[in-house]
Amino acid sequence: MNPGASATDTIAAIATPVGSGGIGVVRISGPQALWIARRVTRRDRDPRPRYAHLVAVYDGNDALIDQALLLFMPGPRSYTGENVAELSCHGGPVALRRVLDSILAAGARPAGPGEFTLRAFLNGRLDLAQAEAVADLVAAPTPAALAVAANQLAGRLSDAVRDMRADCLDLLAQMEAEVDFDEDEVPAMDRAVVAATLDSLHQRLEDALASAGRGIMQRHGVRVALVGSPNVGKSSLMNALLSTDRAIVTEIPGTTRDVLEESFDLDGVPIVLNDTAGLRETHDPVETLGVERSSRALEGSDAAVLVLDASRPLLRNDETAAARVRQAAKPTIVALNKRDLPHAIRADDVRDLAPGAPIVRTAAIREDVNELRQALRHVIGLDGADGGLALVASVRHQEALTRAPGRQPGPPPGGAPRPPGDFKNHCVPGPGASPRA
Ligand SMILES: Nc1nc2c(ncn2[C@@H]2O[C@H](COP(=O)(O)OP(=O)(O)OP(=O)(O)O)[C@@H](O)[C@H]2O)c(=O)[nH]1
Ligand SMILES: [Mg+2]
Repeated sequence: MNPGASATDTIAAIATPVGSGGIGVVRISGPQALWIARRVTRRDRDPRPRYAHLVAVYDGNDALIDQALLLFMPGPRSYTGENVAELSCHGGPVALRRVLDSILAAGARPAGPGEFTLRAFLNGRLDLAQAEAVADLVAAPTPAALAVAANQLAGRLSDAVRDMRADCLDLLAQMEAEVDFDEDEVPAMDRAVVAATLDSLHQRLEDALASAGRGIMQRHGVRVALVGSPNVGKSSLMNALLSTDRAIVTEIPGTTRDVLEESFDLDGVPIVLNDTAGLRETHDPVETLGVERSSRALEGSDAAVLVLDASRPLLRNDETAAARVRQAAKPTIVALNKRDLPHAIRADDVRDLAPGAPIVRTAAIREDVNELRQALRHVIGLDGADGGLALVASVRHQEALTRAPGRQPGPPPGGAPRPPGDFKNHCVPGPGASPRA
């Protein structure tokens, strides 16, 4: 379907989550929305647009299903750009299902996932960035991710891109006019003004892209695997970072068998922690499966924390765990845990286990994990990031901005490319261009 084309069928769906609630909304959109809403409510008059009407809802056999508020929003000034009717019913799953069945029996078809938003996009009510923001807003894992999605929905990214495009078109129009007409017809552009506009465009593009790393992390979260040999305190560290007793902790090596997953908010970025089974050679079939899962969690993570027990000398299992971490080649932190006990190893003893990785001291029992939090900020690139609201929060947008014509990888020396002194001498005739007399 082309943008702007209007759908001929009418769709309906329960718009609120599954389960019981005070209110549940059934939404109808399409050319038959008004007729169907009147049909299931047995109204003999059109509802007044954008007013709430108390109505009764019936099934096809005239049996009363529920009392509801009917809200009618005529297109094109509605969410989808089509006629939209919403019935705010009592939020029981059975009542809502029966109201929807009655609407479907009256001629609507079930909406597919995201189809209301798709119609809003196709009818020009939302651009693509805004349509994507709807899903992000609903799924936002942290308040920071919510703020980014809300701004994108309000058109902040679209406006920024539109402004940059308008400036480009403006420059292009002036340059073409200068090429096409004589100097006495069109005065030459001030080269300093052109340079300043290019500089500003370049800077705005770079600023937008600079926010992308943080925005993408806020949207998708960062997966961090806690790995190490058994009994070093991985589960204890997970609990300390989460400030809960999520993972079982005992003094028995091999306590954690499966991968545990839980998130916490680090400066607006959801950190998805994976506590894993201790890595060691084992003949226990259950533990073997756990060790395999640990390796998979490490492979699927964005960063790893190699946990070591600093109260005892390094063991072969520590070397094995470190080798796996090196092989996974993730940004890594080495945590020398149990710092509250007398030290048996120093930072220098473990540098070669994960070359270049920051080494921090932790003590899970005292919830002494601030250094670890700080190291996490560092390895995922949060510590240098601007704390402001990210403009770009999706890989697609990041790639599109990176492809923006003329953008250099990294700032070019001396800012944006300089405009030539004379556009005419730098022109390459486009296809179909006729040589000017
Ligand atoms: N003194 C001290 N003890 C700790 C610390 N962290 C963990 N422990 C103890 O070390 C033991 C093992 O802790 P866990 O968190 O279960 O270790 P793990 O690495 O998850 O062990 P597995 O699941 O068996 O691989 C427990 O008795 C903890 O109380 C710490 O920082 N200091
Ligand atoms: Mg454990």
